[in-house]
Amino acid sequence: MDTIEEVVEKILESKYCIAFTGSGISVESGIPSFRGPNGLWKKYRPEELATPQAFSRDPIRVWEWYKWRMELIFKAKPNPAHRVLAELERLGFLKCIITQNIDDLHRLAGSKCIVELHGNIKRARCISCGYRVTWNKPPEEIPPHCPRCNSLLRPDVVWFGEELPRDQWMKALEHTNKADLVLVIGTSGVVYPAAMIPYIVKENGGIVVEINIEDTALTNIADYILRGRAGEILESIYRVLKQRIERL
Ligand code: BJW
Ligand code: ZN
Repeated sequence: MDTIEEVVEKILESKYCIAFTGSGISVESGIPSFRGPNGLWKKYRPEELATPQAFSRDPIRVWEWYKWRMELIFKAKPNPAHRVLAELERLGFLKCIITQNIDDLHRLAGSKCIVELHGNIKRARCISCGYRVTWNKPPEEIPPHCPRCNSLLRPDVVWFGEELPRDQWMKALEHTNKADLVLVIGTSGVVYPAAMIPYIVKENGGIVVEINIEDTALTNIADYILRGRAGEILESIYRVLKQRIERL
């Protein structure tokens, strides 16, 4: 285990620090992660819900699952981990967040530079004409239809076997290739191509810091490992960093 103080020193020395976040950062906001003992995949089979084939087979079932998750997400508030990342960006210590999350909590916490690799659950798009809608509450009608052409709408998220939104992936690569430090927070690091992000930073000679309650597929490339809940670890990082900059 490494110390908060060491990681804070590295953040202060870095020129381009980014964060790469996964569902574990939102667990403290009441949103379940995917894998692990309390994960969504314990109860639901991904291939029955998070694939384009599942949607063609049974759009109502897929929409019911997304509607249930939207109800949780619309109620959720950013937790200290989201808020500290927003504050680090405001202070100039964090340049951008690359997130796999679809829950919008980084934006609600006040972060400005956010790359969403897997879409956003508050949006839907038409399967025929591509028209996008943004909601401020879950849809009442299931399955919802396109206001423009009346075809089915689908959640504007990335399912297994689908390509990531090209503009978001290009932006992610731009930030990643500039980064000399990446904070990898609350992700199992098993889903590709997203999980390439920390590998690219490492290959470019940058530092990888892992913040997670347990070991992951990315632990072996981490230069610093902080074990614990994201909210608690990031609050400690913020406290130590504030003390350090007030002494400067
Ligand atoms: C805490 C905590 C606390 C808990 N504090 N920590 C290469 C090799 C093998 C397979 C592939 C490959 N390349 C592509 C693939 C296939 C596939 C893939 O990666 N499969 C693997 C799973 C085997 N990838 C794809 O299909 C991707 N598309 C693609 O590659 O297209 C290419 C293509 C080419 C040509 C033609 C067509 C396509 C798309 C992947 C889309 C992933 N989508 C999902 C669903 C999004 C929508 C939705 O939410 O419904 O994205 S799956 C799910 O996993 C979701 C997440 O963003 C993603 C990552 O999960 P995450 O965030 O890491 O969560 P968990 O649960 O895994 O981990 C939580 C972590 O938090 C744990 O470590 C806990 O310990 C920790 N934790 N509490 C800190 N309080
Ligand atoms: Zn349409």
